[in-house]
Amino acid sequence: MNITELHVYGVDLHIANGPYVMSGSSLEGVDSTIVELVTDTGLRAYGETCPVGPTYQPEHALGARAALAEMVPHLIGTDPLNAGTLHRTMNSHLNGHNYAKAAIDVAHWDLLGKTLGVRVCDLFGGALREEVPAYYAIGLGAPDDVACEALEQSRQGYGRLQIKVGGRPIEFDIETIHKVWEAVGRTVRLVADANRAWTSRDALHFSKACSDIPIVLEQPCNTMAEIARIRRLLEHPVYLDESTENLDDVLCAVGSGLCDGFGFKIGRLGGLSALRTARDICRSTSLPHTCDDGFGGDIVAAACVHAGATVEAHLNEGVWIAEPYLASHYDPEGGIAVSHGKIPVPQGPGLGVNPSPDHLGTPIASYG
Ligand code: 0XW
Ligand code: MG
Repeated sequence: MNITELHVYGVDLHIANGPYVMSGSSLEGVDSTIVELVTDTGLRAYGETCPVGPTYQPEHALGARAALAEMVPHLIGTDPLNAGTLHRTMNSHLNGHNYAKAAIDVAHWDLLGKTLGVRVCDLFGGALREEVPAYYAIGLGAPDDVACEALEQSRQGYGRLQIKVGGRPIEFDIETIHKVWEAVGRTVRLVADANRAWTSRDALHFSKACSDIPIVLEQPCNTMAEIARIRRLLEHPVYLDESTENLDDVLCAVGSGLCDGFGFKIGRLGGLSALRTARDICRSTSLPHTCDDGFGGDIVAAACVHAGATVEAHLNEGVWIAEPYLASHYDPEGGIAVSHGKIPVPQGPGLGVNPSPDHLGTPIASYG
């Protein structure tokens, strides 16, 4: 099989109940990039990359498109069923830019599934469940408002809530988490995600002030070195998110005992192939983790759900998808959605989503 054409689409994802506020950003919408891979067998496959704004990671929408422009001409004529060939070809023409490579990698898994008539989760070792647990992220806000939303989302069926903190006086974060705890107690698992914003001093202060609340601290500080400095003084488990920019970082964090789990992102790691390796490292070392991406529509969501379906229950921290914050689907019939805190695993071959041409519009670039 050969790649004959590759089309790139840009899709504006408006955040319906925005803004979506994290410590470093406030977003009303995001710009997603979809790749459509066309083969000489007539099969088409899809991948998507969608940085959640330009400051969350060293990633941005136009960067993804520029990176694809560097790599894609060299992919025309190659075998899309061979992940090794695809990655070697991409790496030989562009250093880094995992998030752009991730879109091609995801399209590879979609195509392989469609070719064999099986789902991506089957290619990943088989689904352990047909509904994966979802978690919900509550943006930065006033303590009472956040507590109110936490209660509402727990009633919607979410078993895990991620509360955004950071980028403001630490007293607000401490008050927020106490109010959330009063509102929801042990009915849900809680995570405080500072998205790199706390100083080590703030993280220590927060952890002491909330020592009676069972909560995970996700990416409290900017770098692994800052986290290493205070790790043994914290009263809470620490998960890494933004710091793990590739598999080397994951290995380094595991090897040095820097964390108790991870928030993984498909784009940041470089695709489903890398996420599968990260999942297996975590299985060997008993480290819980999520299967997420920064943002994205049905294609990203399906990729996260297939991966999440294969994570063993005791290590499965759930899947975050952007669907609750979005007004429409690429696939009007088979769109991926949260229902009562769970996401059904798509049944069709490959990713199991078929974007409608209406939603994709006209390609912004075509190759082949
Ligand atoms: C909740 N997320 C998975 C989605 C956001 O875009 C960022 C994020 C995180 O955990 O940082
Ligand atoms: Mg995070």
